[in-house]
Amino acid sequence: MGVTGARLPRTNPPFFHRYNPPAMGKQSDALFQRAQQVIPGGVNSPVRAFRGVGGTPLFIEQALGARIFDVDNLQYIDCVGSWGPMILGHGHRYVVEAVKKAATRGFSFGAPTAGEVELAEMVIQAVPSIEMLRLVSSGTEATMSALRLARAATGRKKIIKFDGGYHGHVDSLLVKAGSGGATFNVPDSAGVPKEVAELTISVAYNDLEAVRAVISDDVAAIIVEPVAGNMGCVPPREGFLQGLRKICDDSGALLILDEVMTGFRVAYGGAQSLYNVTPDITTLGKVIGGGMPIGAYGGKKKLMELVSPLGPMYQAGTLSGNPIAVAAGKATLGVLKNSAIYSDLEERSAEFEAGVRAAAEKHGVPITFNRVGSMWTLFFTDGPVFDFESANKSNREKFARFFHLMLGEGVYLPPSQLEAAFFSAAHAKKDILQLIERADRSLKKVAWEFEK
Ligand code: HOZ
Repeated sequence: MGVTGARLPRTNPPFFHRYNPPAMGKQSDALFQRAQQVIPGGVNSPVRAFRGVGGTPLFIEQALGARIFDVDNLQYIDCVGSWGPMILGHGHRYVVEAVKKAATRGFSFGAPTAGEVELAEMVIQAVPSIEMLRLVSSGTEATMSALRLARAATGRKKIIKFDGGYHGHVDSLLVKAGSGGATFNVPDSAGVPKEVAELTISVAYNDLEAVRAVISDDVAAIIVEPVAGNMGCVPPREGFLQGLRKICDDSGALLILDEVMTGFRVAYGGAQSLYNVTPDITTLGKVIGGGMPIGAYGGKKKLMELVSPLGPMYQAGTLSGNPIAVAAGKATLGVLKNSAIYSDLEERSAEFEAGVRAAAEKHGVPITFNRVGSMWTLFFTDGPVFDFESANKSNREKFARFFHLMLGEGVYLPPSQLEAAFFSAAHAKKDILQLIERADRSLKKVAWEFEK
């Protein structure tokens, strides 16, 4: 079993999979020990600590194309893609060139640049519901600002979200939240004042009746991931997003589509173009920075004119529209716009889905495979998975075993059953075939251990 593909920088020694166990994980283990002394849990974002699957997190040295390389010189096919934004694969040459050029001109000015105007124009052209936008530094900042804008526009206080929906670590949104909170069974964060949490109403995803039961004239906004990605990948049922639109129209609440994961991912125009739904506010994240720290919120001009300095809603940031992130974003969107990337991604992702479904059936492992384009989750339940409760029926022990078997096969999956995985344009046909073979072997072992 050999090295599987990516051409490596000449300065590095050859890479081997975990098929060659002698040096396995030594550097990652040592770094994790050190990290735990100085960083909570040894990580700067909880899910990556591997507590959802057990074991030591990989410390990453570099990534190239569809491959990620750890500090122990082991290589993996990357199915995390920095949690979505690396849709072109790692180190796309246009993006790297753009970043290099921008870096020579300065790292941060705290002043306007031509680049941020161009990026805003590109996003507005791609997403027709956005007429004006504000760049921020992360998806969390985008959703936090979107809530403030909705409250400013409506004069109302309450927010409706969905169980297992995650919109960053905003106080008001850490109520029945997905992602790490759900993975560690603490969906309601400590430190959020009761009075703040009480303004958030959380109901089951894909359940319009539940929304109708709680909507009132004090609801400022409904915020939703148009394809949920933080309780695993959970697509909207037919009519769900349109139903939310209608409820908002009837009640005067604003509809916020959180497209931090789905924007420029499930289609160039985001999930709103795929499902034909028009939000009042859209939030976007790191994909518009080619994976670098950036985010945005936007909507109709009339609404965005409430934002300071035009209007009374205050929101600001020295790093907003950072020139290097903007350069990476422009290069990324430029490549995404002029290519058949989305149809190729669909074809390869569908091939992977079919291969995994066939393997699971062959080995008698009950699974549900949810997928929208190149965003997917393999749930260890016979499903269906359509909301947080059904996602939680997944057998997490089986997932953890599968995760580690795949890791041993040289495949880096999200280290939690309740996260979405992603393919990139750099995942070639041969990578997909390798992934299917490796999933087949791993599912066979899961079957031996759990199904007999
Ligand atoms: N909440 C992120 C995924 N939905 C995880 C981010 C990270 O751990 O880096």
